[in-house]
Amino acid sequence: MGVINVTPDSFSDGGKWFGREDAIAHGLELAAAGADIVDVGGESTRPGALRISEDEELRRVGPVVTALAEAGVVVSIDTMRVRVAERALGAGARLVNDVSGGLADPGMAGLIADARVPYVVMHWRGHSVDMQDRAIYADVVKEVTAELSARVTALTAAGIDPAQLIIDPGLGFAKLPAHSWTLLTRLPEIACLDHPAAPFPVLVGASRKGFIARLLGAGPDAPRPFAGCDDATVALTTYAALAGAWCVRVHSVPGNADAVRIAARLGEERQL
Ligand code: PMM
Repeated sequence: MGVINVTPDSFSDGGKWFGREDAIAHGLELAAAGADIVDVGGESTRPGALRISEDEELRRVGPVVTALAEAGVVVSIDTMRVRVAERALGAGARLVNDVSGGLADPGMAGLIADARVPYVVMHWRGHSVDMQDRAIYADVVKEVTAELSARVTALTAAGIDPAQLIIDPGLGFAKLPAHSWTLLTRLPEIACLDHPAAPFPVLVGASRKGFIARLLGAGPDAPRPFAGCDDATVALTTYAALAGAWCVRVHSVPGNADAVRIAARLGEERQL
């Protein structure tokens, strides 16, 4: 999954694809480079970010989703808002990626149940403005898994078919770096959360995240610039794919697409 943030201030590529034509061209490039899905988002979820209005989000993503879908790209809409998801599906998006797992907008579950599209349910403890205050865990794997299980129970009770659901541990969202590293080493447990339909497909969003930048930086207060984290992202993609991840969400596609193919080949060999 290649990412386009149509925002002036995202985590990792803020501002670069804010212009509509640039965003569309970049989406086509991501698909040509081997992304099976292109994820289009209009709202920054960088720690501390404030929300934008629904109209502004629609203005940012609408034309980009329409153009990419018309060009035959499989588009995912990265939104917490039911109205944005609905408009994007109407414009040809095929998947909804909701970092709040349905918690931010009570109408989302009903739309997903009716639309019957794949739905990414990320672990989330609240909006970005103060989410890092909620990065408190006694056992991060147990708590993330329990909270995701509760979401799956609520979403399926609202009529969503469990086969529509993709689970995401939410690296960097209400997580300190140590939490994200621990979660990465326990992906099979996250897939097997407490639900009769488990294991679920898992999506991993590690690309250019702060926990990588901090590990590779010159010191605690000098994280490596995000653009210098792409090789490290490829390393994590290989690891996540070998651990059974269904999808990796990344900003730069070519190296990651190669890593997925290498992991698939190694996986075949392991099964022999
Ligand atoms: N991370 C970001 C945005 N959307 N969606 C999912 N499912 N998982 C993630 O980890 C995720 C996401 C923030 O990253 P960016 O602003 O660097 O793209």
